[in-house]
Amino acid sequence: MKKLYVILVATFVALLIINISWIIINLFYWSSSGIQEVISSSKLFDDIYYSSYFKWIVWADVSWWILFLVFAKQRRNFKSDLSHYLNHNPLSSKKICVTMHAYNEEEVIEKTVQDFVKQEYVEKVIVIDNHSDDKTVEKAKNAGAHVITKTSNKGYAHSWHMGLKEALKTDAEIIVITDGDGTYNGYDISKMIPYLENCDMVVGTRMAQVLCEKANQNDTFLVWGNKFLGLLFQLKYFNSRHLGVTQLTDVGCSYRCIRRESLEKIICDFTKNDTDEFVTGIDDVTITIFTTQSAIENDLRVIEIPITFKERKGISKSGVTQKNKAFRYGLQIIKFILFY
Ligand SMILES: Nc1nc2c(ncn2[C@@H]2O[C@H](COP(=O)(O)OP(=O)(O)OP(=O)(O)O)[C@@H](O)[C@H]2O)c(=O)[nH]1
Ligand SMILES: [Mg+2]
Repeated sequence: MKKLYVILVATFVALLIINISWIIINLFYWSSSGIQEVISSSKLFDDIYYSSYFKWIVWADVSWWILFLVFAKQRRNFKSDLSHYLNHNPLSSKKICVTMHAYNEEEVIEKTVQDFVKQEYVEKVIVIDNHSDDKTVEKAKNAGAHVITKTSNKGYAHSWHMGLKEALKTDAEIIVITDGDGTYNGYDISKMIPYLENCDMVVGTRMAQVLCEKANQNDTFLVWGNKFLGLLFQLKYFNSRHLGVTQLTDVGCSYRCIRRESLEKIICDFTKNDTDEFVTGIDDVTITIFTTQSAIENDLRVIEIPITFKERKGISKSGVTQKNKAFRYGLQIIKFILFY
């Protein structure tokens, strides 16, 4: 079934390029041979009718749709048993442990920690410091965080995994994942938690314009790119009735919360058997989508909700606002969605 999905995506891209190229070439041909020929419908339709390429393109397009219908039929009951429908499972306790990643965030870490510490039900904020060489650790401690330091920078994904493992050592029933860069608001926790009574993981989306500060880092490329990646991911878990068990618009959003027992089900998926080595496919760029995918693969309920998103202060570590880097990250995520 996965093979068919990859074939569908690959052929869709190929056909899109072929169709658009055909239109552009013909528009060029028609415009160079005079507007009169375009308006004179008999010539226009003659050109289309006698074009051998056009017929093949139509055949290819029709075949793609047939393939898609086969796929849709195969997926009619995909993840459609009761475990993927409504369930109300109240939380036994609302104790929250927040895990926050930081690397040289001295400008914003204090305020960010304070913001999360003061939220209702938050019992502990753990800052995973990625071997910062500024005052991040000191400031995070002053703000009330429990800080875990590393002896070297082992990357974002390493901090993410470490934070989850540390959070499981507490008695929290809810684990919140966030970044220490001040772009997320602590008060959004209170919007996510209610959904945890029906779901296992609640993921934020930073795509709602009215919830974003004007100077936020989402530009046109990031927004369109993220929506495209979300669609690709949705198609991977497509079923014909609900168009997929999950609808995502922001595959890279790190701000999320998860029930303890749900995290316990997926935490082993991150590493190879009895080692600290990550499984293939995980890196700093794919760790967020890996976590979402792992939850879905384990038949957990995942929902995305709009959250607020602030301007990035301090120095961006990922460099996602640079087009070439954002493009490279996008390709990495496409590869992950298609092949892992
Ligand atoms: N990119 C990156 N971030 C890290 C690392 N270690 C910890 N972090 C922290 O994890 C968070 C990563 O957030 P990202 O959104 O990916 O990167 P960023 O630096 O915020 O850059 P923007 O994408 O511009 O927001 C930030 O709070 C970083 O300080 C690391 O090795 N790389
Ligand atoms: Mg950020």
